[in-house]
Amino acid sequence: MANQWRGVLREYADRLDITEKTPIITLGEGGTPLIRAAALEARTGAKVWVKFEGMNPTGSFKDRGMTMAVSKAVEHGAKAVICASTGNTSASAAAYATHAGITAAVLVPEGKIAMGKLAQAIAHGAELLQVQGNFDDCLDIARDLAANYPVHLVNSVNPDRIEGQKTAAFEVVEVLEDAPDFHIVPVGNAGNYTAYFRGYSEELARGESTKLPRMFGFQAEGSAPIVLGHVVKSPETIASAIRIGNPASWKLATAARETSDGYFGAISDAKILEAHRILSSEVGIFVEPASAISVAGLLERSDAGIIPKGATVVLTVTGHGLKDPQWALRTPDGSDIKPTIVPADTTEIADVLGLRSV
Ligand code: AN7
Repeated sequence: MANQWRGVLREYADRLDITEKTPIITLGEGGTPLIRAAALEARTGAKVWVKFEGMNPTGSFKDRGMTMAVSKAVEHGAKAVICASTGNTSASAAAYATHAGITAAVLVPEGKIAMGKLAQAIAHGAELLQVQGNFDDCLDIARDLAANYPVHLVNSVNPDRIEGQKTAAFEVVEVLEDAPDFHIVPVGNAGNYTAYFRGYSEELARGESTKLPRMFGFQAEGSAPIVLGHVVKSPETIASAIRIGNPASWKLATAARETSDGYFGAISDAKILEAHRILSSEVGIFVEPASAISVAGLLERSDAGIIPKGATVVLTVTGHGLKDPQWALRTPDGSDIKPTIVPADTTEIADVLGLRSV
């Protein structure tokens, strides 16, 4: 059989806490493209690369941590995993659990997760419960259940998750042959921010890179507890993936920001949607709204004069646009975009397209 990418546990076995006893539960996650974005370079003067994590098996970066968390859970004899989720973690947990032959229970905030993610969790056979509360309520309950019942928690408070997710930084350093000057990520629970920082720190310690990137993280304005410095009781944003008011990895992320001379900023929903359109219509990458905040954050920091011309910037876009496609079908002022209807007639279609016969 010809070689193919073997998933992050096998590819990085020497840098993760796994042994011959660890069953490798993989769907081939990782190895995602790092894409040069000329349109963003033209707007900023920086060298801009986009790490497209929507290319993972369930369409988000969560798969990197889930392969690790579910593999370790099975190694320890777990028959069921549980998580709270704004959508992507539940889709990933459901897929990896079913691949491992165990069950997944997922708690999601009622009516607040994107349709694609809900469909994924159900398709993969998860026990999906819509909780009458927000994500933070769901996480409190998931932690309670894991502490008192025979279910294994696979939220990012489980350290195996962040361990798996750090592999994305390894991939960036391999492609660029150094760390970038800046790395920008969306922030919800701040687990991914923490994971990239750890991955880059390990690369520096191994001598594979010469520096730590400045880690920049962005939260939605209505859900920006780290920026505000206090828990947000009723977080709101159209970027449902990061509608989180009390981040699980808050302390770790604050330490990472200090060490990396990093930054946390807040972005309005309008700017998120503007960045979403720029990325899809000028770069050719379709993401969900939460992911577009990386692009919005780059543009905001560039306008503020913080990103020097020629600096290397990596943006992680965390989830695929197909999970939550409705945002592409609205104009900036919020009206619906309706594709033109035409008769099945070549001449009429050529006319509508403004084509003249040759
Ligand atoms: C697309 O699925 O928290 O800061 O429960 O789905 O590591 O939390 C998702 C988070 C960014 C934020 N982008 O990452 C969940 C969940 C997307 C996401 C984040 C999430 P963290």
